[in-house]
This record gives sequence, C-alpha cells and structure tokens, in this order.
Amino acid sequence: MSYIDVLREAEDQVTPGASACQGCGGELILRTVLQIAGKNTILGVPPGCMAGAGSVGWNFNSGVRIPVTIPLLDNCASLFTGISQMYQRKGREDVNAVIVAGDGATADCGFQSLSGAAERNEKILYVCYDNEGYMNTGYQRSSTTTKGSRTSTTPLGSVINGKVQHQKYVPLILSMHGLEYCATASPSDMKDFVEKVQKGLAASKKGFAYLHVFSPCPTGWGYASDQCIAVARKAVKSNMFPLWEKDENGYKINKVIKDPMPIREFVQGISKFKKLTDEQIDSIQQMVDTRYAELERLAGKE
Ligand SMILES: Cc1ncc(C[n+]2csc(CCOP(=O)(O)OP(=O)(O)O)c2C)c(N)n1
Ligand code: SF4
Ligand SMILES: [Mg+2]
Repeated sequence: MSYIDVLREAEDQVTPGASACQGCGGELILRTVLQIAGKNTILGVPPGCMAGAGSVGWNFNSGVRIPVTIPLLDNCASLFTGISQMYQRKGREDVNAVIVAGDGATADCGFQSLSGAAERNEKILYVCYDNEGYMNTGYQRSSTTTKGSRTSTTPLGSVINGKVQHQKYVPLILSMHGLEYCATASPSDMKDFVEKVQKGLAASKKGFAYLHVFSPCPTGWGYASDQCIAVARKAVKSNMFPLWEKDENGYKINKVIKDPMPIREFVQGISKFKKLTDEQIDSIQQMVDTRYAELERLAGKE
C-alpha cells in the first residue's frame, strides 16, 4: 500500500480540538505517528507543546482516542519500560508502547532515562519531535537549538548573539546504543517518514526504536504559519537535517542531496536567525559539513 493510501485509510487518533499553533510541525508529527500506530497503542507524552495542546486532555477528557499518560519531563522512557514489560508479561506483545516527546524531554531532562532504556533495548517506539527549544514554556534554548538562534534565554545583543554552542546531535548518539532501529525523519518527506514509523513500530516488537523528527515551530522560530513544510524541506535540502537510518544492515543515508543548499539560504526568512553574523553562518555550515561527512563514513560512502 502506498504511503498516501496508508494515511488516507488510517483513523486519526488525535481529536479535532487539539490546540497547537496554526502550522505546528509537532502536531503533524503526532497525528501521523498515531495514525500509523493505530488503536492498539499506549501513548506517553511528557510535558511540552504536544501535551499542552491537549493530547493528554483537559477536564478529565482525553485529546486522543487511545490510552495516554503524561509522565514527568525526565522519566518518560523509564515509565514506559515498566508499561512495555508489563504488557509483555501478560502476553500482549501486540500492544504498541509509543512515546512522542519534545527535544527538551529527550535531549536534556529525559536523556538519562532515554539512554538507559535504549541501552537495555526495551520494546518501545520513542519519537522525538525536535522544535529546537522548550517551546511550551516560552521558547527557551535546549541542547538541540542551532547555534546563533534567538531564544528567550539566548537573546540577540552585544554580550551574546543568540545561542553560543552548536546543537547536540542526538540521533547519532542514540544510534550508538545498540538499539534495534534509529532514524531521522521530516514532515517534508512523508513517504520516508511513514515508512520509518512503520519500521520503527515493527522494530519496537524486538527492542528499542528511536525516531528523531524535524519539527518546525512558526511561533518560536518566527516565520509564517503556512511555511512549515517549506522550512522542513529546506532543512533536508541543505543537509541541516539529513535523512538517514540505522538498522540491522548498518547506517544508510536515505536521501542524498546532490547539490546541497547553502546554510545561508536555509536560515533566510526565519526570524530566530535574523542577526546571524557571517562568522556564525560559516560555523554552522562547517558543523553541517562535518556531521554529514561522518554520516557518509558510517554509511560506507566516503
Ligand atoms: C523537570 C521539569 N522542569 C521544567 C518543567 C516545565 N516544563 C514543562 S513543558 C517544558 C518544555 C519542554 O520542552 P520540549 O520537551 O522541547 O517540548 P516542547 O515544549 O518544545 O514541545 C518545560 C520546561 C517540567 N515540567 N519539569
Ligand atoms: S509553540 Fe511551536 S511547537 Fe509549540 S504548539 Fe506552537 S508551533 Fe507548535
Ligand atoms: Mg522542544
């Protein structure tokens, strides 16, 4: 079945009243993952925009059509270790244990429990929607925020000009955990995204599966709300967010860009990058090129 038919036929597990901002990448990611995971799923959404948008519900009503819980910002993968193991003991391997978590919950606060669950190869699908900051609490920087970005804790000024450090490359770190499946995905490349969710769900029956998904945020980043997919597409085209996976056959780059878009072009029109200096742009370009060369080496393409 083509990915379009999969999405056309699968029931939306998120209720229509979810209240993410218009054009939010995170909501599209949440809806897509749950459409594919389907009814037989236990969902965990730690505090963040997707929990705040109503997936875990308000006034004792749930915002999704499947069982859902809101763990702490830092213990999602531990809590789901218990949930997943309990279902296995009951002989219910058919139940999907799925986490949809922000980058703050993944790369910073919850990294310890995530790393532990990945290393133990727990039977969980963990999806990180990476909007590069703590958006739900007012756009603070996280360890995945791009260097030079304006956030509420890395302002543009004379002392610092946006975030000082480069972003932590979480998917590559996770891929070194001996887990079952690890991949990056983007809402700009839906076929690839859908296939990776399907692969991740299948892998989560054998062990830990991790998906790191690029999640543009119009409100925090400062661009028009109809530009979500365009921004995500430029991130892939510039190798800012390369699409790759690691499975039992090793690393594979899923989309090779012949003539990558310069980072200078990617950052245009996004307000959080509006004061980047030439030096900062060069530094980001260098980071992107180095990271991509490392991926090529791992995929045996140098
Ligand atoms: C230990 C802890 N610190 C702070 C908070 C407050 N808090 C709730 S949501 C949130 C932002 C989470 O960011 P992220 O995981 O990236 O999700 P996003 O809001 O970007 O969707 C924060 C800091 C919390 N719930 N727990
Ligand atoms: S602040 Fe950003 S991530 Fe949060 S709901 Fe709005 S667009 Fe989505
Ligand atoms: Mg975030």
